[in-house]
Amino acid sequence: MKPIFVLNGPNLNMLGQRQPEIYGQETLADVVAQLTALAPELGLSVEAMQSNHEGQLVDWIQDARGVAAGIIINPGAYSHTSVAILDALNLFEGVVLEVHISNIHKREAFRHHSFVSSRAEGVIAGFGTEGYLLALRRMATLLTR
Ligand code: DHK
Repeated sequence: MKPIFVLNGPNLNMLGQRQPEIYGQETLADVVAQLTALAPELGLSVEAMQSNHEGQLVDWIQDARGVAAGIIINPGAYSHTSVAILDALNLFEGVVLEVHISNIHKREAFRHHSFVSSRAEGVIAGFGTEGYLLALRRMATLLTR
């Protein structure tokens, strides 16, 4: 099975330190460790990457073509602004799932719209960092159908 790319956008490298009342206490390394432990149980493997730069995320999405079975992406603030990330995801032939740690619909109006959602098979928001694990489980379901 091809790997699942888990892509995280800007400021998600600061998980654990960043507004813990919104984003929780776990670090991104904690989340990646949990995903890496869960993946074999689901018959999957994960490759996790994080960048604060939009173009780097676009490059990784392009790299996923023909290589990854699916992408789990939390684009961070680029969710709300980036047509470039949407366009790159539209070039990708595999499954796309979108994760937001916080419930973006309960927050400021500018967070309510995500460009990525029109491409994503599913969106998880407001489940904390557990959302990544739920997304990986869903990815396994979708890929074994
Ligand atoms: C993460 C961010 O960095 C914000 O810019 C988004 C998202 C919400 C999250 O909940 O994971 O608005």
